[in-house]
Amino acid sequence: MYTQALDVHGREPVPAAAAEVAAAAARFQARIDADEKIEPKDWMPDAYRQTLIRQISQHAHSEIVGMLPEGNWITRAPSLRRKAVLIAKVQDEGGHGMYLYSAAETLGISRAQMFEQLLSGAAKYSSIFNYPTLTWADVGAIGWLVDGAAIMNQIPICRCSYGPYARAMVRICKEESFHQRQGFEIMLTLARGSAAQHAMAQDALNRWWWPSIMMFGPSDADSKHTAQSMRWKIKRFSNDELRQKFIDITVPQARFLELSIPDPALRWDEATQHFSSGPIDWNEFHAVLKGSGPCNRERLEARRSAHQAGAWVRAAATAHAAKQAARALASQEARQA
Ligand code: FAQ
Repeated sequence: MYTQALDVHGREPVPAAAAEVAAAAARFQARIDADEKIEPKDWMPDAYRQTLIRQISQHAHSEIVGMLPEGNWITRAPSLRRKAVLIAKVQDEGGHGMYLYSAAETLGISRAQMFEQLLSGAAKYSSIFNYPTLTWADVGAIGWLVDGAAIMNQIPICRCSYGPYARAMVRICKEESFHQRQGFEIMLTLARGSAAQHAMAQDALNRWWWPSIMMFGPSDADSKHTAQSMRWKIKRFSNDELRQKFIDITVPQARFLELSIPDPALRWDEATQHFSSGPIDWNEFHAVLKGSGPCNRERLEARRSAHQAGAWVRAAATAHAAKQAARALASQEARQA
């Protein structure tokens, strides 16, 4: 694991005394303010490193756990085309998890440590993936709303101050845009289909709307990390700002689909030029975060059993690597003899 002690190779010397730490922190903040990217070997305050490890690893876990709700429908997709697209989409999410684990590793945490945090329940992943996918329309709703919310949150992360995270987000956002379009297309097909299909699309919207709104995190008043993360340009917008942008963009899309948003208080506010919406049920959000959502247990159980089932692959890969290393050493020794 990287520690501050390894930062001797970075731009800044390891600060020893308090005054030196303060000066290094001021230089670090000046680099952030000048929109410079921070790279893995640069000096950084430990709190910045820990914040990024927390956010990037939680983000990676979300992508991995996020494969489960839609993965549930691969065998039951209504056509070969839908099945092929869904397999590709779910596979993309797995890839996003891998880029993000790699980005977090540059901060000094190992992949094994991150897996351990997920499997032990110590690490969070997005609340949204603790809801069930009951019908095919849920696959449409996830693409449209969940990927839509993910894009809204993640486009600004392409400008995050930490280079490896920002760069990983560029490709992820391109793929998420495709995911959002495929979800919207499923919703459009259902909404313009039979009365039963329209009702299925409406039911999915009813169940996914509020959890999607909650994805953006606690309100700004309750968000403990936002202020510091914005100073460090890890976050460029607050949770409420992104939530509002998402609502403003999505309500007209729902109208185009001729579906109603399940919020009786929703209305256009001429004064603010935004939609204003009804209250969010934060009790539900906190219950899901504490592990009491509809699928929390099932999701962690699926990850734990997948990890267990993959033990032989890890053992085989480790044995293979050891064999290769021993062969390389033997041939090096033979050359030197
Ligand atoms: N669920 O002070 P804040 C996707 C936690 S990827 C669970 O506001 P922060 C792709 C938060 O971690 C979706 N926990 O925190 C896909 C913190 O807990 P801690 C994931 C949540 O970090 C689509 C505490 O509450 N996206 O969907 C949630 O400044 C379809 C206090 O909150 C990302 O991870 C939540 N919804 O802001 C895949 C994007 N919200 O650690 C498959 C990157 C908050 O102190 C299918 N992350 N918490 O114990 C972020 O932008 C931020 O981390 C936020 C939270 C905005 C999520």
